[in-house]
Amino acid sequence: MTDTVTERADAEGLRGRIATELERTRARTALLTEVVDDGDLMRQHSPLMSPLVWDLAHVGNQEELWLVRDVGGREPVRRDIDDLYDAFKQPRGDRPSLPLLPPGEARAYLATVRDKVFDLLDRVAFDSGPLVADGFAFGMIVQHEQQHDETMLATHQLRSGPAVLQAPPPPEPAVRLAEEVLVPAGPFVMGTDADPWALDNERPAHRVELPAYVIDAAPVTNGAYREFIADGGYDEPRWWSEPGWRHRQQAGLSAPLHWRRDGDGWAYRRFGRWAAVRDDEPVVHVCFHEAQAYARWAGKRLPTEAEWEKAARWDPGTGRSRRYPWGDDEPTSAHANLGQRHLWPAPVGAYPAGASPLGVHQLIGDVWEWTATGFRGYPGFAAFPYREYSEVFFGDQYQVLRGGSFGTDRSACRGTFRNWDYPIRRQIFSGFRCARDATAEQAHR
Ligand code: AVJ
Ligand code: FE
Repeated sequence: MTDTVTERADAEGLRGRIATELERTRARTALLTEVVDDGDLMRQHSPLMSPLVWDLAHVGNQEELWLVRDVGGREPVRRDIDDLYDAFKQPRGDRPSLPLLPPGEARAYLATVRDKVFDLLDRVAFDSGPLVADGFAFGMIVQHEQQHDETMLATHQLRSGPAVLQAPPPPEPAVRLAEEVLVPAGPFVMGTDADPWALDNERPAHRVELPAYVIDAAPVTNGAYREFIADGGYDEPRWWSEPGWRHRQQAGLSAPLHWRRDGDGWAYRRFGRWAAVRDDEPVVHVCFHEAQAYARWAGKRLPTEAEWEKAARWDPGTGRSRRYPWGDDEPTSAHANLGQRHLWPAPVGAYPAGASPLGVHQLIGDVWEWTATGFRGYPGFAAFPYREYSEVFFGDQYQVLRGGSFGTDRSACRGTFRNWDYPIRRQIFSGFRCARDATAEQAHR
């Protein structure tokens, strides 16, 4: 084949993949917004969250702004609603009192925008600049919608009333894991230049040199976390940082969000159903301060973001950084608990096929993992295509989380993907694993 024929075939393949991703994502948005009635969609279920109908129209508005107007150069569909759905102009707490599009209008708006996007997708040339190279703008919009789908899933977890979401339980453990894994000293490549749909904060690729360290082979489980509670961990200021203890006092923290005492044990409310807390599942709905206090109590610490990523991507055989712990292949249901296929984290040992070469498990999926690192740009960071995705959040007020949760779609999760939130937040599907410095003896093995 000549180059142009190959290029044309590649462009057709890309068009097809984008169309599939757009439709797959919209099906999830539809599911999350069709299982409840209009009143429920308009209601604010928690001051931390938007009404679901705000997320819905916001997803359409971002798609309109970036694809219809920017990439497509078309006339606005609804310029009049831009401010309503601008997350920076409308704090979450105010969103329920805005004159939001009612659910029927919001759905019609999304459908109109989507029609225009499919029309555009038929004609777009993927070589007319960095915004569309490799379909980036479409990938960004797919990821944006998937991120809001996860946010809507967190809203579902906060809503009261009978259960409306359904999913089979995650797989059972298939292997027994080591407690911890030693990662030898040395450099690795953090971040990426090559991943076409990686977002600005994942770039550029850069070399990071790390001393030897030890990282937990799996996220901290409910069973381990229960021991911290039973040992009085919530009442012992020495395990907590100063701001952590202040928050623990003010907020009256005593267990993960959505837990309650149940006889001698604990129960956990997930999407409207109470279930006994299962000891071998990763703990979820803890804030950064709780994670840090647990780690100190356990004689460990949280991994830095670089330590997390080296454990997730570094291939000791080649020295290369992979896309995922298991290699470069897209995640399947055998690799990781992603994409709302299940409604809670899988027990430790349930995903042997997703382990890293060194034997670190469940880095991708199950629970977002708090790291010890504040959210910053990598050396050479350049905002693209807008400062408001990442750059305006850089600084010490946000903590980085890695790896994605059971509610994260595979398009919005990879070894380089960075999430961030305030250290007090725990309505997200957040857990953690611990790390520690290697002993001198381990470091010289
Ligand atoms: C990457 C999850 C922190 O949802 O607040 C959504 C992603 N940015 N719309 C968020 C995002 C703009 C963001 N997080
Ligand atoms: Fe958004």
